[in-house]
Amino acid sequence: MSAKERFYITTPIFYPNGVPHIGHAYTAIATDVLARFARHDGKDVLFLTGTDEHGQKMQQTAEKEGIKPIELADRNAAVFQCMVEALGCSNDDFIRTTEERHKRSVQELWRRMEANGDIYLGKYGGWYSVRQEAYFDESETTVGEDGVRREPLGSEVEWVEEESYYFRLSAYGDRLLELYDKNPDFVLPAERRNEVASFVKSGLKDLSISRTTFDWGIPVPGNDAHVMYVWVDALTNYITAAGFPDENAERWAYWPATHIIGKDIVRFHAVYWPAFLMSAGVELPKRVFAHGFLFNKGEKMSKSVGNVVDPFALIDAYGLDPVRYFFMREVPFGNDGSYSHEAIVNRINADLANGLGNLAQRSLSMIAKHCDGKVPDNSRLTEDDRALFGKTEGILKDARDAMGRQAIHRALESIFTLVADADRYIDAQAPWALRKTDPERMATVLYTVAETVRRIAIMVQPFMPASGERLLNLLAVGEGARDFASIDRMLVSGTELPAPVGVFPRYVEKTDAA
Ligand code: ME8
Repeated sequence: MSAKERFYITTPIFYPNGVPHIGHAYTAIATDVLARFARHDGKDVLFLTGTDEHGQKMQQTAEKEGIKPIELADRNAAVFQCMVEALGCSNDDFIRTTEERHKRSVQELWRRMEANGDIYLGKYGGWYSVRQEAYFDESETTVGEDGVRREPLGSEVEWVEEESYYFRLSAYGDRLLELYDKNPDFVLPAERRNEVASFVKSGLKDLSISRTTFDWGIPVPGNDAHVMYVWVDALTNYITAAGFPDENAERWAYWPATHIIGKDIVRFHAVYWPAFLMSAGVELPKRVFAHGFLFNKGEKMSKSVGNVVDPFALIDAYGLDPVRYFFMREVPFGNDGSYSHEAIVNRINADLANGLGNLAQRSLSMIAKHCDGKVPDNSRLTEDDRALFGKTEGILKDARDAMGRQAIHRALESIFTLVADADRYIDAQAPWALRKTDPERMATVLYTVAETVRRIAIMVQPFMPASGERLLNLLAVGEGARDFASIDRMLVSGTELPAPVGVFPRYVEKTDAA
């Protein structure tokens, strides 16, 4: 068995009642970047994503299409699977809540909460939104001029009354507040933690956790007339995939997880979920990190690339790594952000093509031309040269700290300072001039730049896996020397390099001049 530190990270599981959009892609990319970073950093990672397939919304959408809910789930879960693949996600598992392993797990969680005295049968009446899969207080709803009652986000609500099982959430307020207090990083960013804490402080009501008005869900143990509320079912996916209830399962060693979610579902993850787990006597998640929402700004985008809220179209238009880079760099993780064609093109051309791409291309093509296509000699490194390498340690440390608090944009920012430093170095050293005056020094300078590119390439792999790999191939870096622990290994002088090719092409505007 390995003695590596384990790291378990999850995305929200997606509703397959429609096809994926850019918000789904965003959450999946960010989680993948965090998972890959941890792997490169020597951790033993379990990365989970999947689909949330039960609930009234699924049943109603299927009915409208004249198909069974499972047919709808099968069809769209496959599209979500294609999406995570197209995004280059390195997930170890893809869970579907209609799987048998999940039913077993959710029913066991229910039994444990029940055995702990936290579940009772009552009657529920409330304003229910099918779209949000949630009940609303009358005070939260408004009746429009059309006579239709709606919840704050605008979807229609209807009065629903049913026999329902309740979870004694009201008993967990103090324990939840203590959790946020003792473990201030349980919910991040801090703004979200404060929101959650004030929600809990305002007083928790018991939660209705079963339904009798439809049947597309996991049956309540011992009472088939009820199916479980879809959020009890959905949240449990995170422990199902870790083997629950088999706590001897190999995977159980990965629990607890870091949950990456959108800010729309913080309450479910930071209030209900820990309360369920406390009740069932299961260890709580390590962290709930809520990212912001993305907005599509600027009409030009749709004109130039068609339906860009479709992640597949976005990848087709710009390429996968540039898309991953853009979203991770442009939007401070945790904040809302917007994207536009101009902003994406600007990042591609300025940071990737002119920045890292150009740095690699100009040094490697000079090596190909003037150093026999081999890693140049490094026996005469100066203080200036070593100073550049010396920055790596601090940058890797900064990136690691940033990723530890899910500040993905900060990590990238930090790594890219090395590109700027290397650019300044190469301009100051001017190897093209040294070629005539001091070819030995030129070789050392080119060595230094190539070595810096190696270091950057190692660190960008989690963000842009294919490009990182291509850069490392161009530097003839062996497969076993690409993790962060290899950052200080130096390129070996005399190693034959493949012919250089560009890794980050410029984005050239497609003209519809025809
Ligand atoms: O909420 N910008 O599923 P879902 C950024 N099944 N992220 C966005 C976004 C946007 N415009 N729109 C959606 C569910 N997201 C539940 C989750 S977990 C146990 C159950 C992201 O398919 C955001 O992370 O409606 C959201 O939480 C996630 O997509 C899933 O949305």
